Amino acid sequence: MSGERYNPREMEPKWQQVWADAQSFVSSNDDPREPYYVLEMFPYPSGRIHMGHVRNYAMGDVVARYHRAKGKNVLHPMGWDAFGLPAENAAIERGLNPGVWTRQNITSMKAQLKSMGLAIDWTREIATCEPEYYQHQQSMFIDMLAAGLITRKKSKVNWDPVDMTVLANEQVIDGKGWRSGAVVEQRELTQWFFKISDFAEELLEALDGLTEWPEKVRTMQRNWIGKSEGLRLRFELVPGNATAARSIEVFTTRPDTIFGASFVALSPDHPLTAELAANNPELAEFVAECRRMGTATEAIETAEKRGYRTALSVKHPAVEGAVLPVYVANFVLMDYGSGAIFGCPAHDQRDLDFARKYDLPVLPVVLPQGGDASAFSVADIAYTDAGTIFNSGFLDGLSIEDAKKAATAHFAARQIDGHPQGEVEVNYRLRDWGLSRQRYWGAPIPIIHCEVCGTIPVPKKDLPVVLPTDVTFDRPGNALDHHPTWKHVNCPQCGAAARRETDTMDTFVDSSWYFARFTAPQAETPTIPDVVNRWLPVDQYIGGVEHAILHLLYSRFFTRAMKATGHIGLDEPFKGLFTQGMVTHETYKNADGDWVDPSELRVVTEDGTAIAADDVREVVGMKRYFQASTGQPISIGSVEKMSKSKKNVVDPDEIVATYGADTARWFMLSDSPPERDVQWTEAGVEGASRFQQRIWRLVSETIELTKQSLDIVHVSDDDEGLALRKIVHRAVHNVGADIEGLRFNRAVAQIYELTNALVRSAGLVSAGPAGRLSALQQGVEYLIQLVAPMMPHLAETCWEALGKPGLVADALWPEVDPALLVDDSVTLPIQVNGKRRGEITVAKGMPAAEVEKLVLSLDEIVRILDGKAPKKIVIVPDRIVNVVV
Ligand code: ANZ
Ligand code: ZN
Repeated sequence: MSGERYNPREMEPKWQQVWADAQSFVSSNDDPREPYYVLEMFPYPSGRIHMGHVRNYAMGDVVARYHRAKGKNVLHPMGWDAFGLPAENAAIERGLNPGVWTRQNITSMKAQLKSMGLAIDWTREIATCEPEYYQHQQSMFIDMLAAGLITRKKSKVNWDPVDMTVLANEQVIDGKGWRSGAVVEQRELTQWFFKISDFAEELLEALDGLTEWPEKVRTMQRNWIGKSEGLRLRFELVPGNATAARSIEVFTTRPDTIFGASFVALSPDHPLTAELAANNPELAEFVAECRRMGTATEAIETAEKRGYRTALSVKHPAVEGAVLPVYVANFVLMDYGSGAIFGCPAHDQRDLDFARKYDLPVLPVVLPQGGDASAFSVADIAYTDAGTIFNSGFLDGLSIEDAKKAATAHFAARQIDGHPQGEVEVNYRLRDWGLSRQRYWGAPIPIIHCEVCGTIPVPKKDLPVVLPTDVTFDRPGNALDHHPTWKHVNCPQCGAAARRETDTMDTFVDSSWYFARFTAPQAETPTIPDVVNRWLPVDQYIGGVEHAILHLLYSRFFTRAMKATGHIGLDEPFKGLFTQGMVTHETYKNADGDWVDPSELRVVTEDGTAIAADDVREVVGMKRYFQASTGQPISIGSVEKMSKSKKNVVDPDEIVATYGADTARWFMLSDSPPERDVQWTEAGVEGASRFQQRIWRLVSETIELTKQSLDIVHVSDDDEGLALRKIVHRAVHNVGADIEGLRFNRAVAQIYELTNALVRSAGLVSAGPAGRLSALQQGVEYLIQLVAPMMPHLAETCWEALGKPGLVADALWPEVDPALLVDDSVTLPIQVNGKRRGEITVAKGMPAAEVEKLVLSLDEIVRILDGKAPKKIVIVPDRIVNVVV
């Protein structure tokens, strides 16, 4: 066997079958060992896995296999985030039922994942599109509704007129639908909402406890929740205004700038605006224009600031006798604060743009450190930094913070209309989570609308509300709504003819609790509290940073809502979170600027000789690139995230077929820190593949050496053997620590080093005493165990060849002998006349005389001494060497 190459194509399916037959990765809820739950964000069944999945699952798999080896009861499940728009689009484009399309995709992706050799408990597989899953979501919806965690209200939504659906703000890009590209409109719809905003403070505060989350993600969540502490301030309307209202309330976080106020602005959706627009067509037209802008924050922030001057004026709250004009402005949102603001152009950019456009005063009231009060002015850039308040009456001379306090106290003590003029107020950017989608392919919302009784939850005994399969997609809009019979039901309360809710749930609901369902995927209730509380929180959650905000925030909310309804006993679902980087690849373009597939690339040297793809990097000098089919020259573009549109995708199936899954896994883990992007290169994969063969040769050689020396009984190590054992134990220790710290690339580097050391010592074995062989045998065995989480098929093959019993997948992680970790060498700095000139590594405790001899033989010191003897050498053992010349 020793001369044979390792053949992954043959061995990988073999071991996958062995693991499956042995149920190696099935975890029991009754296992008494310490539980460990590792989870990768479950995939959307688009049809094919991509390299990003390979990277994500390879990481999770290393963690899962490592913790199994550490003797824990590991839960490592997999499922499918199976509802969502693409299935409906496939239905429209290809005439396939969304369910059929989705389940086909699941079948093929599952086969792909299996070919990766992942240590997954497939008995727990769930797909969110199956009634066995979503019936529990419907039942929890009913519980949450009863518990006051869900509400129904009118709200303005982004409406995509082509896809005929409501879009989340994130799905509106530059005012257009993310998929259809149609200009988004605004509509008012009655929708279901999770009252996540009631949890804003709690979700914010609990972030501090998530110490195993990336700081970046916690910051993104903090910003998304967006807590603002400020003042609700009343501006009294000047008498004689054409309205019954007496005052306008604004929300401000900068009451310190009140003396710089030059206008008040209402949201186009403010009730007072509506009142005024009722008999002012010009204003009504302005409001209509604003509505066409969409609700997306981005659209509002980037749009030109525009306003409409109403006939109203208000009294300046701090300057006796002064009045301010009242506008309706397109950048004031109704659903934040009070839907009205005061503008201070000198210190807020939006207000400044607005003031310049409408010729309003710009009065600075914050003077930068060291600024000249008589000369300071603001031109096109608002001054938003620290400074001292000036031009501001009783606030003059205060810092911003002190002025905020003073202004707050001042307005709190005054009354308007029987109310305090100012009241402290905290606002959050976080909005309630609208869960209604006007779509077929989602979990039906279990509600029945009765004209007599109102909105009635479907009785639990009637769950699940199952999606009908006989639907058509021949017209735009919600296929569920078009179904001839599905929505017609009798009211569960009065029996009269009633109508089912035809909206379905946002797919973010599906993914907000799947991690809990995995703990008891066949249970007749959504969870089994004892079981879910034992497994959760997920010890290590791994996924893309694109889910840093919504998915994680919704899951954190949903867990709390499940707790409030008795389905779970904890608040935070994910203890450790890791966000991995993307997989990138070079891009290629032809002369027309079209993207070119890498397989189309032909490379030649300057003199026209063709270069094989594998050798491209080794060939030095000028190279030219051509497109095979057209002969056109090709230019190498930037390195980008793999995407179909840029044609720089590498298909995992092809890689597995050519090199095997282990090679792909190894490369994905080895090349970059896991949180950074990794660039897929042919050379890198080749390197990984060569390393696999190298390990296999080392194992074969060790087996040969063992055969040759069967008659030698074990004797103790010589220095060489002991040194090797130290290297091996250090590597076991370090690889374990690196996997625990998710530093996979460093674990890989350790394994490379260990392999080098073992290959070197294999060469020395035959020449030395038997202790060396035994150290080598143990080292190789341990190496295989270290490799096993990353290249599990290769490891099983080696394990079997070495004659080890059982599966390496079941073997316990090698015990590190602490005595072998003690480093018995020290590095001493060498100073010459007080200046550091080098260092020397010696055995710990080496006597000064011996150190001196070594120091004096160093090239650098010989050069400095230039033939002369040193005046003095002072050696502090194990610390430092001082040479005086
Ligand atoms: C006066 C002022 C002066 C403001 C100044 C800022 C700077 P955050 O921190 O995000 O909470 N604002 C209040 N309600 C608004 C609404 N519904 N739509 C648009 N803008 C609104 O922002 C609070 C600030 O945003 C408030 O403080 C208010 O403008 C504005 F030099 O009041 B400020
Ligand atoms: Zn009824």
